[in-house]
Amino acid sequence: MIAARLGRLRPKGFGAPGLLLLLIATAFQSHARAHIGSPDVFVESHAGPYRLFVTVRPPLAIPGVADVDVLATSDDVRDVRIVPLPLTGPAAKFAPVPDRAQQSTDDRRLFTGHLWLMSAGAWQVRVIVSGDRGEGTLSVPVPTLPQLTLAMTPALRVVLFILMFLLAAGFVAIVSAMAREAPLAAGEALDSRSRRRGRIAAAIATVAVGGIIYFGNMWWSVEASAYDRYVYKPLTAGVAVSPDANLRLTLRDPGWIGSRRLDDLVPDHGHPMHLFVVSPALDRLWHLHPRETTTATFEHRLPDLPAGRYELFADLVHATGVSETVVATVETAALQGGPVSGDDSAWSADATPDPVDGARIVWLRADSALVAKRLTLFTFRVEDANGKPIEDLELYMGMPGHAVFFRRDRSIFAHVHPSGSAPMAAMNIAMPSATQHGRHETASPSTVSFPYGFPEPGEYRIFVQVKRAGRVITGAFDADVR
Ligand SMILES: [Cu+2]
Repeated sequence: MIAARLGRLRPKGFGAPGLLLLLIATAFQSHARAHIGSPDVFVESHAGPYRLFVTVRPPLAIPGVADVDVLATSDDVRDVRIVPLPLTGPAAKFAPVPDRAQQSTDDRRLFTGHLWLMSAGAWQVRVIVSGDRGEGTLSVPVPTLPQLTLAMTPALRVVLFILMFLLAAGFVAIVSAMAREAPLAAGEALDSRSRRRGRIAAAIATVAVGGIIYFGNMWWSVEASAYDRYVYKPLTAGVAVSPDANLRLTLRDPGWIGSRRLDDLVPDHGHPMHLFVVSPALDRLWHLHPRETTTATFEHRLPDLPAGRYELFADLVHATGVSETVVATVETAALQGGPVSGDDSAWSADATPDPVDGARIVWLRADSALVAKRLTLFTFRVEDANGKPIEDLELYMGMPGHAVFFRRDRSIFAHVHPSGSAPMAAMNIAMPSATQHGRHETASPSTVSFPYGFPEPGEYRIFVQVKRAGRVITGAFDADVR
């Protein structure tokens, strides 16, 4: 997995230069993608009457093969077919013939399949389920962001080089032998003239072979560098914080595929940007919603912030359905911003449980150890100060809850909802007629659950946010993943 890479120091600021003495805001540019280091898509939703958990693992290089797991929650699913198609455009309307997913022999509710994804950008995997209760369809948005150029293994390099050498030497030997001996009659001995003819032919053949190899290598390099441009290059952000606590994020496109634009950002559960600000120790968290003041420029008045270094993770969704997370770092003096308001929320390690009435979130953790790359349902219960389940949870930005998974080193970040890790805005593009994305089925009204799988082993911190009585409650949970 590619670690979030902090780029070069880029001091920025706005306001009078004198004010900058009061505060130095520096921004590091960084590397990002849809979530960070967590490309797999987990979705819990319905295909007609069937409730499904769908996992799509997109390939690292495109074109490439995506692995698809469909787990039904009932035993009456007989057949699952899957097909990839672009998320938008005319090709999204005409699906090719779907492939049949293989039913697992160990677990009859699990179906797996493999699909070719042919280009970078916004795709969807359509899942067609049939069973005792009829047929149903579910579309899962899958952004394909080529992460790398696949390199040749050293062993393959050696083998191919030897084969190339043998082929070239063989060609030269054959041409030389032809020139030397073909004109001779049967039984005639070689003379110095025919030997010279052979040597001249060998020299010409060597030059020709050398030329073919040289131009072939050139052609290969051009192809490889063309693909390099195709490898995903995340948006970067310039960050500036003014002394009156105004945060300004300026997005920049380092150039990637032509269909990525900066003027096509769409709201995802009501906001064009979901910004998570954390301290490096993950003992402070702010979930903020900057507004887009001009194209690709976002501003927000920060809440009170102690001096220090903070990391910013900003979730965006394009009209194409591709989602990206932009990462930046800011170092600031203490800020007097004011209280959080609206959909914003703040959490600090020394302020749990809820300061008003003692409500808190409890992780209903299974006994089994957490394992990387496995779909896991993370279920949390909200309790009052006496440990009694709280049943009057409200929707927080249209969602029963929001969860953010951070690896402790912040190289992995994922923003997940009860419906999964695909952004709501992309789900709505994939299934415009479906209205049940916010709906989820849990054991009781006091619980909220999130389907997700850790991409890598490591130490993680999970933040869970729910809303009740107009207030956001945040819980933080540590997870050790093998
Ligand atoms: Cu959310």
